[in-house]
Amino acid sequence: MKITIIIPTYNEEGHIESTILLLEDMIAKSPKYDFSILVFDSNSNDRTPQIVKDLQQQFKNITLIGEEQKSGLGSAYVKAMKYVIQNTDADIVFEFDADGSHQPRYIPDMLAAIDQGSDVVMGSRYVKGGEISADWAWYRYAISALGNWIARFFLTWKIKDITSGFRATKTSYLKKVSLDNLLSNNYAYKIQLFWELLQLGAKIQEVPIMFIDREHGISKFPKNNIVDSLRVVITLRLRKIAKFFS
Ligand SMILES: Nc1nc2c(ncn2[C@@H]2O[C@H](COP(=O)(O)OP(=O)(O)OP(=O)(O)O)[C@@H](O)[C@H]2O)c(=O)[nH]1
Ligand SMILES: [Mg+2]
Repeated sequence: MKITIIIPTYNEEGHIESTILLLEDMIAKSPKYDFSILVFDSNSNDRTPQIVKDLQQQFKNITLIGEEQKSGLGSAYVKAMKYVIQNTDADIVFEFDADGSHQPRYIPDMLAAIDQGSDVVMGSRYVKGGEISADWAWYRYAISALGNWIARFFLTWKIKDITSGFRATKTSYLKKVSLDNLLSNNYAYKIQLFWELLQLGAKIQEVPIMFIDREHGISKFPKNNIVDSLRVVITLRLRKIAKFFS
């Protein structure tokens, strides 16, 4: 099975090296799978691209691509997914943040769930066994928990952590999603992608993870994220209602 781990980066010089080294360590211990790492950089103005280039000398499974102008987290992930679909024969893609919040040690558990028949596996903070490190600022926790509750209220109670950013998806399902027409270029793309996959009948499973707060760098969490996410979940629900009556 071929797996591409997508890492979007914007000014992650404080994390990118340790993130990639931890991933390579996990990869070395998982010979059953054929892993590659795709870093998608939005023209960072720190040393992030140079650090990745240096690591490419040591590890041959790293590709670095990017864009001239920062276009948002969702847009970066979608551009990277389209690259994977068009240029590789990967069976699975992972969405994996650069900032240390997602831990590579959960990847084998998530792949085991795929082996057992799931099409999409979400690293979940809110299922039994999942957790968030205690140092996450209370307001970030409150925003995350409330945002997740609202998304579940409008979309489905079946999944506990709809807004998780740590996810493995079969490319056979990703190819069926209209990636060019997502409603948001930012965080809310996660909610819509989840929803589109659910509508396609994908088997979605949650695997418990511990989410760790970033240690370095500045959050790129946009101020308008809450309004943008609300717009997306309401639009998706209204579309579903309209489809029911048409
Ligand atoms: N390529 C690219 N990567 C981005 C962009 N925005 C965010 N990222 C990356 O996406 C990942 C998640 O962004 P974060 O800023 O950590 O967002 P978050 O996890 O919600 O917020 P904090 O961890 O609290 O900062 C990180 O690896 C970022 O570097 C972007 O516009 N382009
Ligand atoms: Mg983060």
